[in-house]
Amino acid sequence: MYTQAMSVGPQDQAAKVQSAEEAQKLAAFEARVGEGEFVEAKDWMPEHYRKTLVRQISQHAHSEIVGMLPEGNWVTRAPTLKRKAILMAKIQDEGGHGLYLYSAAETLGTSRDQMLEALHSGKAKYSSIFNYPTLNWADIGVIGWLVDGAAIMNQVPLCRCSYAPYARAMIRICREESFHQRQGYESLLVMMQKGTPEQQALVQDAVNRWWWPSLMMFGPHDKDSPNSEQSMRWGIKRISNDDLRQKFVDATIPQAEVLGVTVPDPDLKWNAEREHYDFGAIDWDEFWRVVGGDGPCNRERLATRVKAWDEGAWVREAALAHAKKQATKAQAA
Ligand code: BYC
Repeated sequence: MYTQAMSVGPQDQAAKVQSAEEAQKLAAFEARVGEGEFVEAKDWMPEHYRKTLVRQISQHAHSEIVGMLPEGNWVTRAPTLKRKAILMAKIQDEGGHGLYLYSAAETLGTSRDQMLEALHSGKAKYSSIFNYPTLNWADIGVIGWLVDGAAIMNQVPLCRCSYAPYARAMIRICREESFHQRQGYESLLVMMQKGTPEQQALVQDAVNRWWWPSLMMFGPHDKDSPNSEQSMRWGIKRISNDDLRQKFVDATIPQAEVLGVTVPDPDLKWNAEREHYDFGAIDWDEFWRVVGGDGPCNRERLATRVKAWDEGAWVREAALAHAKKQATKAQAA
């Protein structure tokens, strides 16, 4: 379960470079991306480049639409009309991000039906972070601050991804993620600065539960990341998993200090020599358990997605019937 059906190892790719002509094309392609040129959908690309992008972009799209679920649970329980309107706008943005990303992946020759089938059958991955529960209202603020904060850190470099349709989609997504991060941080500031001691305790509790899963969002250490080297060489990823995680910690700890919360890491301390924070070891067993389908909410998230898909069948049928009617009318005119 949860293996990525579309992934292809480097050895498979080597076997696919069969002819001298193809080797030449590959060298020209690598020179192009090495010089920082962008690749468009109709350009020649190595099969492994295409498959890596389909894997990453579809996982990213799935993360956006599954990411709507933990927050969706709180729409009816938002404390004020203002918070409810903000939360609904954020969740709708995430649905929109999923749509841009599915469209970007479709330019690589896969179909939305194939991608959704992989998600719903449990074959496809989505971000580990969305398999944790949202237990109290402060979790919604902390998701904005930490989860969207981590997402921006990871996604801003993707605006310069060598595959142009993905890079273009990421520009708008990052602008919206920035609003998501700010609204989360602002709602936590209100709870910490104007809230009761009980509300402040809710914020600290939420930070304690989301801190480590947020650091896991950046993926395994570089040395344990099978896809990084090739993806960096092809300009799909611009900054490594570990470097992004470090940037996130460095940017976030001063924000935690302003907020008046601590992170649950006794080993966290500023390293004046490195000019970075040192931080403790991530529980990779937990990470791989969650990625493998056995996190606190994996089953619930997948079941909710499948139910939403099944219950939306009539909408898809109605849209198709409408499109068919329009096409018949246009033909007759
Ligand atoms: N969770 O070789 P690696 C959002 C997998 S949306 C699950 O380093 P790569 C938001 C990885 O896929 C957040 N799986 O892989 C939405 C690979 O497995 P496969 C999502 C993970 O691709 C709504 C294996 O582990 N953001 O922020 O070079 C509301 C080895 O990893 C995870 C994106 O998708 C994980 N955390 O690097 C709020 C951004 N980490 O496929 C917020 C785009 C790793 O070989 N994606 N794996 O079977 C990326 O930047 C990269 O794909 C990653 C991983 C950095 C995530």
